[in-house]
Amino acid sequence: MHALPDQVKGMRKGHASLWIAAAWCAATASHVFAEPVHRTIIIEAMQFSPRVLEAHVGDTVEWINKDAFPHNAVASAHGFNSTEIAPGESWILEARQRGTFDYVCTLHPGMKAVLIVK
Ligand SMILES: [Cu+2]
Repeated sequence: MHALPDQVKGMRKGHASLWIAAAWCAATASHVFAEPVHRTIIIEAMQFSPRVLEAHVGDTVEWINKDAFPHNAVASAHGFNSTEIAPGESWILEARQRGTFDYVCTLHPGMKAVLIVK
């Protein structure tokens, strides 16, 4: 029974420092993670628009094919591959990796664009 007051004191001290750590983590996290944004790229008349799109990690990027024939969006360097996007269809990518991704439509190699993930 003599030990009880010390135990309680010790627990309170531990609890307080945990609370400080949690508050610090929350403040840091709110700095790092912005609200995710949904961004769209229109594929029309054999062009990606916008040709250069900036996004942040956590954002979603949707390619919408408005042409009457299929396209795709393929980042050559270990990036992404939409596979074929049919006319009127779209493909959504969740940006998870930072980097500059040059991509093309492999069906029409003249169609080039860039996705920058920050
Ligand atoms: Cu194409």
